[in-house]
Amino acid sequence: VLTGEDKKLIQQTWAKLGGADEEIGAETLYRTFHSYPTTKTYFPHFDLSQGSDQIRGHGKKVVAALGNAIKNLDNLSQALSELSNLHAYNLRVDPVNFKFLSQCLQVTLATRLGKEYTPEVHSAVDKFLSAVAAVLAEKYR
Ligand code: HNI
Repeated sequence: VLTGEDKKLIQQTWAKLGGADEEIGAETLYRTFHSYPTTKTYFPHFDLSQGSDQIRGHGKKVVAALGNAIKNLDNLSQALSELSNLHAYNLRVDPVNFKFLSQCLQVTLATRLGKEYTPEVHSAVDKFLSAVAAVLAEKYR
């Protein structure tokens, strides 16, 4: 469960990233495809080379969706409901993959924020991404 303090840290951390959605998303995806190559099977129609237009475009969408979720921390299920349908029914993404992407996003944030990515921020972001993954996977039940 996200505490009030977690929510504050998540919102402050996101504000620091200042609209670098595309860079952060592209780096996260590139790390995901490399560290967990099975994730690539969901993107046979993409050019997966580093910095490709498709990786950049898709990375931007994913990070923007997370930014929207951050504006709705008290209402994640509703905020992510359409994406949950999409990932469960249309894309059929195995939920384990959400953990892989979360992990790679955290590495990306840590490399950007350095010392500002404190253990408290790490913990809050980890809880947030777990909550997002739970919503994205809830329709599989
Ligand atoms: Ni995901 C499409 C958000 C995890 C595979 N995904 C999207 C879109 C958003 C999005 C936004 C674009 C929807 C649209 O165009 O209407 N994805 C998210 C978020 C997470 C996530 C917020 C987790 C934090 N997606 C994953 C994971 C995989 C995944 C872990 C598989 C490894 N997503 C896809 C695929 C598409 C997709 C595949 C369609 C891409 C395309 O454009 O063809």
